[in-house]
Amino acid sequence: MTETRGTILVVEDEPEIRRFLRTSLATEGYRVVEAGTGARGAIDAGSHKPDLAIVDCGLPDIDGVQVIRRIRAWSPMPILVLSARAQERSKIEALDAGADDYITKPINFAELEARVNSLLRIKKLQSDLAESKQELSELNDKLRRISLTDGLTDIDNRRSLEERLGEMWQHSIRLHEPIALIMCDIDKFKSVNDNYGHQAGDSVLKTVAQLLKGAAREIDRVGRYGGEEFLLILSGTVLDAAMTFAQRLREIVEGHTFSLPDGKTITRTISCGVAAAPHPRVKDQEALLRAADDALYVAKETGRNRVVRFDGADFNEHTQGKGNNSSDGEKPVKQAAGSGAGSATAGATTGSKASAEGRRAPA
Ligand code: GH3
Ligand code: MG
Ligand code: MG
Ligand code: MG
Repeated sequence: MTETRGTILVVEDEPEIRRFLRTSLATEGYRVVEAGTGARGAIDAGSHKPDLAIVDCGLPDIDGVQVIRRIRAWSPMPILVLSARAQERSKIEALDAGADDYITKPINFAELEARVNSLLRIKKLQSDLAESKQELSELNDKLRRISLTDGLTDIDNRRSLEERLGEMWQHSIRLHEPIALIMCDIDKFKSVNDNYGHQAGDSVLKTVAQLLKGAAREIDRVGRYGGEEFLLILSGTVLDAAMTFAQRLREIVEGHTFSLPDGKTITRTISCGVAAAPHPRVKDQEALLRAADDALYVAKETGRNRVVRFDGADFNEHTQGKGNNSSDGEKPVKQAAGSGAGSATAGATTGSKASAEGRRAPA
């Protein structure tokens, strides 16, 4: 026989009954493993990994109930108990110990086979269910990964960034650790699309994502916050360190030559806004995000390809009067016109009045 219907362990001390079960079950297509004692049966249940065990109640060494307990300690395999009519009590004990069904001697093989089949059917349903559950859970994990990843650049998306910022903010509050944000935006990115096509724009976005990700530490979060805007969340980082790091990012992008799909090469720059907590003006994670965003706006307004910190004197110069610090919840007032690209020294912290909305208006 090439295909078996499963392996059945028979734990039975009477050789006659064992032989009878072996022949009858083999005829029906089962592979049979025999054990003449309880101890042997418990060992065979482990080593042969049968699909089902038939266990006699009355065994010479350890009784059937003990064998069932030993198997149940580690395996959910179906167990069918054989009991003599007089052994009413052990039948109940066997079921209590974890047996699934019983059959009374003398054995009616048709009945035994029907019960074996029904137990194996249940086992199959259970394992199918477990498999589906596993598949569902894997699918869920995959969906979650997809829902948190940006399809174009393959880094965190905005939803993921916001989730992580929430967690990292809580963490920093709990442990009294600093946390910093760098909001980056590619300068004059629209012109890449306009001059070289959308595909070229896409390839620049992918490369910038890689450059930023490549420069960051393992514990930093780097994600695409919007169209051509990226956010870095740096845990355990103070403002000065975040400024230094943002300058490095700016230099890395400025120094990179982007190869476009059609073979042409271009260069690009980014502007960065940097904010950090703890800071008296930053009372929650939204305020921190706004502070970085407003600093980025000032970087744009004051010439692009530069890094601006949210609490610098220059930043404050660009926010008007009292209550105009973006991080306390109010929007800064936008000043008339922004300056052109490259008109200010890279890395300086100067600017005009900031508005997160205005930053997104065409320059
Ligand atoms: P600024 O220096 O002020 O940031 O100028 P900008 O041109 O970078 O900014 P603007 O907001 O005017 O234009 C952003 C452009 O980014 C417009 C939009 O079509 C493009 N963009 C946004 N998402 C994608 C994308 O996934 N792929 C491509 N190719 N372009 C995108
Ligand atoms: Mg017996
Ligand atoms: Mg831009
Ligand atoms: Mg933008």
